[in-house]
Amino acid sequence: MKFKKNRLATVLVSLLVGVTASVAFAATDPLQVHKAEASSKANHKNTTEAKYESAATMLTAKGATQYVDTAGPQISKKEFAHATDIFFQRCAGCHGVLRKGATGKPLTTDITRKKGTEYLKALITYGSTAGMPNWGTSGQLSKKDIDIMARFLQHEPPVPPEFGMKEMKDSWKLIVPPAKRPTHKLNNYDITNIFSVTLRDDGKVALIDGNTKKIITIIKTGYAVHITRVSASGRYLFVIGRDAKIDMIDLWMKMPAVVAEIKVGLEARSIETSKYKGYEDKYAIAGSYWPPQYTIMNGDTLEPLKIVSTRGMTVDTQEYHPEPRVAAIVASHEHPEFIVNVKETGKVLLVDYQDLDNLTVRTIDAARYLHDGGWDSTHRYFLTAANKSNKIAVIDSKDRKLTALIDVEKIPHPGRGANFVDPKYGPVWVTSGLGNDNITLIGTDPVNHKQYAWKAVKVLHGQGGGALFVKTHPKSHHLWVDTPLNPVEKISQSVAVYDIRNLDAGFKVLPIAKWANLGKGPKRVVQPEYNKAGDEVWFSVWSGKAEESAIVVVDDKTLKLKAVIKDKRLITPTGKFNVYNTQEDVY
Ligand code: DHE
Repeated sequence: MKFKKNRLATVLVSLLVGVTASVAFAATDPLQVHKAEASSKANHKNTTEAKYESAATMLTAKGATQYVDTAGPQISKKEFAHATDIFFQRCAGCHGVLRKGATGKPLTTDITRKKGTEYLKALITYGSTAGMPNWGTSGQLSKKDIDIMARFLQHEPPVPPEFGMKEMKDSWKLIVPPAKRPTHKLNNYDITNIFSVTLRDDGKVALIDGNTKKIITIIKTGYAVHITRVSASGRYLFVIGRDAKIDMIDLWMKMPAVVAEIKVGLEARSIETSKYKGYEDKYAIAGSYWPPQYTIMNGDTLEPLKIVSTRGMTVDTQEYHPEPRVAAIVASHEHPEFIVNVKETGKVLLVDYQDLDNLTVRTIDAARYLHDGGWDSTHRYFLTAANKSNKIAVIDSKDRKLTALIDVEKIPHPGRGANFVDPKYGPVWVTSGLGNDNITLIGTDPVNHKQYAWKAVKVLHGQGGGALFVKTHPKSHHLWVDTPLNPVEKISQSVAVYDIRNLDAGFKVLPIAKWANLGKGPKRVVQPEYNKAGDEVWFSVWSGKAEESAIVVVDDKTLKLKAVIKDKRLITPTGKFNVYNTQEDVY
């Protein structure tokens, strides 16, 4: 299908086009939807998150069950399968695969049949201020497709297949068994300062030598690769793609390469490895979006050992949710546990990996929808964004309980966050926001700064909304805030930097994309990442698959350009993961 070929373009187009209709689901007259469109062009500031979430899933109609029933309007089998593909790739990210609703509204048949075909057609064509993209007027869906979609939505949702032990074992490849791997490092790289760079739309990672800034190798991984995490020893990289494929890379080989691979589902985002004393490199865990489950694997072979479903009741309304996706996962340093965010139910699971046959899971009620997060500077407290509730949940990994639910401004998106010591508030952890320019500081020291602990103590104002990642380093006095999803080019192509010794002085703007000196393209500046020494910050300048992208390295002390890494193989670079900082949770 045409749109499969250029996912980035699709996402970016939908990020850039204004959402043009002002009517949410309440209005039922399609004409009203149409009329309201004109008057609401400016009122779409807070739709960035929905656009961001609506990235294509990896699911297809193949293997999905199909329920065409007589209660819905007429639709042929061919149309149904076509609509299923469109829905999985364009709509499921927001509305959920089973249409129970996530960032987007629920689209279950009790709702859609009442709305009817004409209403649904208008909504899909013009979008809404609630975040629904204008698929028709932006030219991304044809009139014919919109008509099919409007009828499709009035039938029961197709269900993609499950993915259990058999499917995992079938996909598992132990390319180099542990006994055949090097017994010591065979290369001369300083592996602690290697960066694993996500080449998002090329399904690869680039390993770049942080010292020489040269590409060591490019490794084929899962489709639309998402993140890299590092084993406790720092020897292995674990890379996960949106298609739930995991690649395990051995950095001790003469030329680092994949030693094991597996698929843990059809759609996934998170991977982590055991870090508790005595369990270093023993286990890996991956969370899937579809099927909703997490899988514990052998840490040096990726052999799947245990699969656990996350289906269950939501934290607040206590209703059954059939599709609670697994978001961020961190490895506890206090207990032999993984800390697992379950998005749609709003629960944090403490998964004790000491006895996989008698698995103990402690469930902490937090808030919906849990997404990303990271440690405070002591690595005791895990702070994580509940982005639909506009809260940061604080999990005490030592006492194994919820410490606080902190209200923050709209749609927190911290990445792993940033830790520094504020002259007044003491140790703080920082999150930026998707929905506005707020950068929120949260006090994290309940011992020496008790009055500020677990409170939003200060809010800075950055360049604008659409911020995804903040970053600092214990050796730096700078706080970096990107804004890759801001609709204003000048903002999405630059980065804001604060001096943490004097936050009230405001921020400087560095024109990172301009420094990269590239041709045409969106050139979004995304995800600051420090080198091991903490004296350089690396940024991706992210353009489309057919356009040139780059990595820009800034001297953290002088804030001057230090290097631009360009190479035709650097296709759509986004996340960058410095081995040492990722291994040691330094941020
Ligand atoms: Fe991510 C982390 C999910 C879109 C770049 N992303 C995460 C995590 C989750 C997640 C759950 C935390 C993993 C962990 O810590 O274990 N991301 C999602 C989505 O569901 C979403 C919104 C839409 C989608 O369909 O994927 C999404 N993410 C994006 C992007 O469009 C980004 C900007 C570019 C890209 O490469 O796809 C992007 N996500 C990242 C990065 C991290 C990440 C760079 C790791 C940040 C870090 O510092 O740890």
